[in-house]
Amino acid sequence: MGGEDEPYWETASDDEADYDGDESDVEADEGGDSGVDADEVIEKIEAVEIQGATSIAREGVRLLQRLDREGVGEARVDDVAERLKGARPTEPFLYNCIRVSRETGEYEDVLEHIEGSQEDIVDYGVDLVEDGDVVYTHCHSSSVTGVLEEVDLELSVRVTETRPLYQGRTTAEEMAEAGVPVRFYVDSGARLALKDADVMLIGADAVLDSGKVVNKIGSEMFAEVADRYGVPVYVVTDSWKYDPLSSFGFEPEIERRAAEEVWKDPPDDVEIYNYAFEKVAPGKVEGVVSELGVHPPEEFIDRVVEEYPELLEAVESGG
Ligand code: RUB
Repeated sequence: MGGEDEPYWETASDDEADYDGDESDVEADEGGDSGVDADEVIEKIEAVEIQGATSIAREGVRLLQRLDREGVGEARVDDVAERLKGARPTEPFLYNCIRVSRETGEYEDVLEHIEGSQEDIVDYGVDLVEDGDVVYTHCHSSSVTGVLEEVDLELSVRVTETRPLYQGRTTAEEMAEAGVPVRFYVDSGARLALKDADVMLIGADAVLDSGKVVNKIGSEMFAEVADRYGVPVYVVTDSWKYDPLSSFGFEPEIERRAAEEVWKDPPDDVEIYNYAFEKVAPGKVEGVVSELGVHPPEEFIDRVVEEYPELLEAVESGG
């Protein structure tokens, strides 16, 4: 793990993960599959070194694309796809991207969807903040920081640290690098951070058919605090985080991570509940900001299904 002042993972940067179709990039990788180290990518996703739903989906698709280009065979690509899906169990963005790219073989289209959406999300997201606003956020969402970095106004940001893995530090670092004034709070300081904030922006790992939003543990509690103080909550997300299985009545598994992340050496008989995420009720969310625009949660689901029928079709076809 890293030192006190540095997060002990790095979000995979666009540079290092960039694959432009040049075969020499594939050969430069080390490890199995004659060049592509699938284990390394999967381990980094499991360990939250590749962090946040968008980075996880992007790196997952790039891995499968590289394997496919290497000609390792369908069975091997399918095997890695299944292992990727198991790496973080609450990530429909990753599953949707895998299902669609495996169904169509068009990895590049899926990657273009991810990048294009991020640009549109920023365009819609910047309209949610006004000059002088105090913006509260939790954890690290590249969709949220993408918006905050592009806002051409005087803003200040407040972020909670996000125990046990401290992803809030990444947000604070990115804001500081972008020259945005930022205050950093322990998680139990969220009420102080929120009570005179103008808007709360969070990311999403999943949006369910019911309109519930799944995001980092703490999100529902902080949305309740925001509600109490009249602070509107917006969820900033690619629409492919819609979980099509939830339309068939399946509730997603909420990832429960290792106890050691919370307490290395607890006394016997202490049971540690280290849930990575929780569900935020749709009534607490003013709007979902996606590449499709800004919609209330339930309306957002209708728009996604209308716009991307392939997400449901890929599930129906057993992908
Ligand atoms: C990260 C998290 C983020 C969402 C959205 O959790 O909850 O808010 O994944 O991120 P973890 P993005 O650190 O456990 O992966 O907007 O980058 O997709």
